[in-house]
Amino acid sequence: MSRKRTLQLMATITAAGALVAGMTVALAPPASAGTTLGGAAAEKGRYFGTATDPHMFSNSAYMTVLNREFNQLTNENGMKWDATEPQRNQFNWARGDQLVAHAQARGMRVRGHALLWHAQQPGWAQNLSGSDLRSAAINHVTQVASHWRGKIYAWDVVNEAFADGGSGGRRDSNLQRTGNDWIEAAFRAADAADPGAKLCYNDYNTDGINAKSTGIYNMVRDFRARGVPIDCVGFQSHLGTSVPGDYQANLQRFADLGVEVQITELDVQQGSNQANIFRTVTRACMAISRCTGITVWGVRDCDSWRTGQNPLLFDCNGNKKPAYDAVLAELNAGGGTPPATTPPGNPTTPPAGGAGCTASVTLNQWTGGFVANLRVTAGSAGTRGWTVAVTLPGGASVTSTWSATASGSTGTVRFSNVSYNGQLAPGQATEFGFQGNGSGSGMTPSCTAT
Ligand code: 9MR
Repeated sequence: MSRKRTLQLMATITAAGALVAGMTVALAPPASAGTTLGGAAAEKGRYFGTATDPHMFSNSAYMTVLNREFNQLTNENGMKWDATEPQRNQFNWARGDQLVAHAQARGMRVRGHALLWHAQQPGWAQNLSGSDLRSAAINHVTQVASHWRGKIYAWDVVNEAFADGGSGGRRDSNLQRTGNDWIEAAFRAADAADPGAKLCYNDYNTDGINAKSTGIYNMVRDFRARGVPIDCVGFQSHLGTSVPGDYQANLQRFADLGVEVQITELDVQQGSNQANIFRTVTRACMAISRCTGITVWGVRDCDSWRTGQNPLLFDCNGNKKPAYDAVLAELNAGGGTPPATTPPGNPTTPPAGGAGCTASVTLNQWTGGFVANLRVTAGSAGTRGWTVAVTLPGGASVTSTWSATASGSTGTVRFSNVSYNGQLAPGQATEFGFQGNGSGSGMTPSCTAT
């Protein structure tokens, strides 16, 4: 699709979105809108998925809903350590293979869940420690990620490694006791085994800015600065009867580190607030260009691990609940196409720099404001750093910037790289963006390599 066509589409979507936001969700979505969760998300360059397990694939009522509504699958249990390596170095791929085959046949993405976790370890691993456990764990990552190489959109490389409560530190576990570097060792092994998969850290109780999410944020920032290959952070979002007011701000601070953010295990306790909470979560994701998708943790209420809490979007008969209507309306109302992930820098091989760079802009404009996503591509010598100059139209101003530092806010504004995205190999690209007031039309970015 041409960029011009994209802009026209975005303008249409934005106008329709404004309309929906002002109405009650009971009204039908606009005629052009998606009519299923996956379809509506795909129109915005995102996925909408569910946890499932191949033992459900013979249930036709269940599969009717799954195949109609979702374009991403997570294996709820079948790709975990106890399922895939029940005896040391003896692998069982059956459930994972079945899920991947179903997804591939229908053009659905797969999130791999999860390579390393303190829970659901096979008995033999629970009994290991020290360097023996470390090498078994890295071998597990390598074997599993290699088996499904090229078939996984994103892997939860490490799951739930941070402690609850106020410490902001790591959870104690047999894996943690092998040394604090076990997480980065896992990410490096996963990257070597499946370089095309996005590599995520995934956790719960990270739904607002709190000690636990800040501990994770600091780890991700450190990984990006040091070139440890992390591409995404998963927010499980197992929610009760409320959602923190800073839910979106928390996602945004991670996105500002240059990683994708994904809602990975969403479910919400049934109650008067259920639809509103689902709406808030969906709206937050759609407002963040690096929020690439949402996964609910099961299809129908009776499929949920939260027995009796009815926390999903379909009742036990497969009927859509009010929460479903709320989510669908938000998907149809929300944001544009998310940009590609910014690759982490590689501090060990600084490029020569000096042979230039180019920049292009994609604009999402609405009445009174806009979001500009910029792509910087290094020339033949790579970059050590870069600056992109953008002259804003009269009356326009920059209100926030991500993945770059801005000089000034009106007239000609210069955006310079931050620590993790300045070094680009020849031909490598990275992305940054800014939000502005007024009109952003006609901006022509010019890039200088430093
Ligand atoms: O939903 C999963 C349930 O069927 C399993 O019994 C349980 C085992 O620990 O894991 C559940 O899924 C968890 C996920 O893997 C990680 N985040 C929390 C999920 C809910 O407990």
